[in-house]
Amino acid sequence: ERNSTWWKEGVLYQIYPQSFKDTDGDGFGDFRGVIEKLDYLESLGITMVWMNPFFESPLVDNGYDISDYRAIHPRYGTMEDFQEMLDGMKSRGIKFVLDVVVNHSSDEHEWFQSARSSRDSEYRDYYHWWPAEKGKPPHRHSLFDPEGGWDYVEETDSYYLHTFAEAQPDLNWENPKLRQEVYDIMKFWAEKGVDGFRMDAFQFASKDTTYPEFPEGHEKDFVKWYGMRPQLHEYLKEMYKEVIEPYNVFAVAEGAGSTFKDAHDLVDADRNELQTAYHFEYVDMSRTPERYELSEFKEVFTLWDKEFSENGWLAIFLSNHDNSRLVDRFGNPSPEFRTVSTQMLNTFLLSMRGTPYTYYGDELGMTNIDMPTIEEYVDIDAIGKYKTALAANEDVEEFMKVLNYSSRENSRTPMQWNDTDNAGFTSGMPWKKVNPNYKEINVAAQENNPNSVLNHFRKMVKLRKENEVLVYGDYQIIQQEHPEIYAYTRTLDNQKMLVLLNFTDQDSNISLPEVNSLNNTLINNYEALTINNNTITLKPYQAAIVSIK
Ligand code: TEU
Repeated sequence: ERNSTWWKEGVLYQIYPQSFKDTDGDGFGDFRGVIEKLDYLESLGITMVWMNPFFESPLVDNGYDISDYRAIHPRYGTMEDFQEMLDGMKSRGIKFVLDVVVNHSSDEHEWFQSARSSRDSEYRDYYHWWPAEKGKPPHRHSLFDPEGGWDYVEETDSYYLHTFAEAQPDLNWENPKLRQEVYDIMKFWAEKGVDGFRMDAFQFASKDTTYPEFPEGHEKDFVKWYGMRPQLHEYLKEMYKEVIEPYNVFAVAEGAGSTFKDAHDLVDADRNELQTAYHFEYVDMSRTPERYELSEFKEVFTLWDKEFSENGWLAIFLSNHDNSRLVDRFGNPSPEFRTVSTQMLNTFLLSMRGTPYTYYGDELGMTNIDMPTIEEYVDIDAIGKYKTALAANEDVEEFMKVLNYSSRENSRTPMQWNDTDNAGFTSGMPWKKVNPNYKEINVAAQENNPNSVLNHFRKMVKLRKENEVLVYGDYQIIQQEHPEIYAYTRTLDNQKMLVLLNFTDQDSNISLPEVNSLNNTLINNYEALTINNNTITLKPYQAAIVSIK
């Protein structure tokens, strides 16, 4: 949909604040650290930053459990630091996207503290309750808690609902007062100058308040059973009127429902709900060390692109704080191929139609960290899964193999700035172990190497920003059945580009009629592009974009 706006044309960079840069030596990244690195952010060419939660929180789920939505957790700094960071971004043309975690709050939020203590509390209906006199609530699956989604509270002899951890009670969106509270929180941050909102776990916000039993065997289509209730759309329209439109901001949903129609209903312009969303279909594809299929990868991206070529707009990501590292999942992390394969994946991400989201460190090719034993894990998700596996008598060795590959801890290690102690992240004891490969993979080492992942990323961002065709152009896949190469064109008016990506560690050939009309090579992660007659030979993980006459 070519209805131009900055959030479609930009490139977003995700910062996990506790892992980016520490300036006070407490081992946690902070706002002053981001301020120190503003020039670095600008040098990347990115135009938006989404920062994970930094609010007051008991930190049961690394800040996705908020106890005060208007206060900053002291480890990140003060409101003044926040404002200085925001202003610093603005003056460099970088917009700021706030993480809004309102499917649930922390159990330490004053609303919940009051609600749990009395059935007459004015905040009681801010949450979901099942009074014990009705017996036990029907079983409900929880994403983090192996014991299920209801927990008993003695003071008021009732159960409360939590889709995630026990310490993350779900907020009751059916209550108009609660919704107003949320809009007020969003306005508070919009007044400070925030440009966009990322709605966390938003598909689950609205519920069937009869809380029906989860049909067995449906753990995989969780969203379909628990999420995307029809009234969600009313609430989003209300949010649009209250916040999005008057403040001229945008909102992106984590998750896009379970059908294309769900996704369109969330983001199409004429809906006046959200502006964009990202779905998980390809990310869900590589949750185990078993290699994903390129054919499936191509199919998923091609289908979603086609579906959104006329109406609606999506964001694209290949990694984030909930997934293991980009190069480990979709590329090749071996020392021989990690540079070229990360460059290939960044070429892909930045040449597709949707707004690209790059996770910090992926502009360097940061990799997974090896954590073979459960004792090293702190993430509530990992620990919950481990308990579930034990309870189900799963093969623990096999389970640990999968966890080591796929856990969220992999992508939360400190940013690798240089080869000094702790990768230049902190002068203290880092909250999470630095990946030992920081001596080779770090910003300083890549800064002056024109062929580094970092400089390739900058070039690719620049190419996208200078060529509308990479943003709005039609996408056409070529030889979809090719088992090794992903090739496609992007076309806008009379501009056309050919994207060639070798997804394997071998040379691979592709024969194309377009070979005769190739113009300039605009970006290439190798010296040359080998062409013989009609055949192009791509080196291992070679990625090139060529303009076509
Ligand atoms: O994630 C929501 C979500 O759907 C998760 O189940 C995600 O798939 C999971 O983390 C994968 O292991 C959001 C946040 O991105 C996540 O970090 C939070 O833990 C979660 O919400 C609860 O707020």
